[in-house]
Amino acid sequence: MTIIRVEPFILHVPVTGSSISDSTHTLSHWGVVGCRIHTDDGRIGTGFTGTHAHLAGDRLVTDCIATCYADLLVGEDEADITRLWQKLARHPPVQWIGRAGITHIALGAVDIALWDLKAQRAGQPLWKLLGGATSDRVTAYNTDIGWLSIPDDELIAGSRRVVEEEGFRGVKIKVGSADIARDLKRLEAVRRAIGPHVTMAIDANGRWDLPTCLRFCRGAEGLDILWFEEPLWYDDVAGHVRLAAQGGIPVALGEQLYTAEAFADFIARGALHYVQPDVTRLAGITEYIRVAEAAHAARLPVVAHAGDMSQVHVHLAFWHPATTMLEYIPWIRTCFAEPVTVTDGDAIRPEQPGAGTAVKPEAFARFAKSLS
Ligand code: 0YR
Ligand code: MG
Repeated sequence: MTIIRVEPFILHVPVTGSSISDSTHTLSHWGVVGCRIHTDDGRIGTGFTGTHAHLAGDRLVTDCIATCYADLLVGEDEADITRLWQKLARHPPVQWIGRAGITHIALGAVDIALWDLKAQRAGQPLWKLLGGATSDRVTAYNTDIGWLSIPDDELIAGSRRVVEEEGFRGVKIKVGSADIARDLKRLEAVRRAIGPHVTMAIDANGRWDLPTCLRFCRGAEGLDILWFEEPLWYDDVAGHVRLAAQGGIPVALGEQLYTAEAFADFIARGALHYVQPDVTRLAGITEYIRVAEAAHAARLPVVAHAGDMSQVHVHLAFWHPATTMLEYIPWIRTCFAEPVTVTDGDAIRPEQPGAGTAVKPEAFARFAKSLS
């Protein structure tokens, strides 16, 4: 079928509580920013990226879709995803101003919308279209109880609650404070609250330098930390190589990497243990597959960033055999007809055709922002 229209959109959806912080960001809303692709037989594919709901920044993404990509898509066959991805990614004047960043994120949203169309057209959930599921459950871990902005007593109570009452077998706690003693004290308290058998990952969101990380790792001995996520500046391959070798805690990263080539460098140099691609920062499902395959070839586990928030990661998790867990942050689930659901600590497999990205009309009515 033929693409007849590309319709960008911006939604700003509130986070849990009035705002949250990690070591680097404070936000009150999550941005769902992307496009709907309409075909001549009336079908709609939806794709989006995730942002920190900064309207001016979000409009750069929707402007890119509207002014750089839409004309390249209209009149094309929606089914030709590989060719269209190449056409957009290698359009010389757009490639000149960005092989990463805004143009790449915008391409991701387009690519996801095309895959959503393809899966709808096949009458299959995306995981089935890609080759079928490896299981019917994927272990979820809870990030939403662990923000750096959450006071100590609430952090401890929240960790205990999601383990004892909601069945989570994994949590992730934010670190990256100015004082590493504060973070260590919080982690010790959480470990006591959740017991020895629940996995506890930590995430510094790129805040620390190598000496601070090495000191932190010495202090964290005995806490049985599953992984140390984004310990250092996102692009610092050499620093991660040294921390991975010397820190004693497995290293995880990937949510800030834009390309398959960036992942290839980290993987080849032994700079990470857990590979965390984000389909909405990579240029969509097309590029995510390249990263997951590279990780699998190196026998490294894949744990997609912000697992449920893209909706798509749950499909990719059920399909790709390198996946071991899925992150859980439930902020935007009210936007979707088939939101990712976690029961007894497991993400449940979606069964409706498509990529799960279709946004409900009520969500547009409540959360949409003007494009100009
Ligand atoms: C808030 N997950 C993350 C959020 C989160 C970030 O800044 O975007 O903390 O996505 O690091 O692993
Ligand atoms: Mg993270």
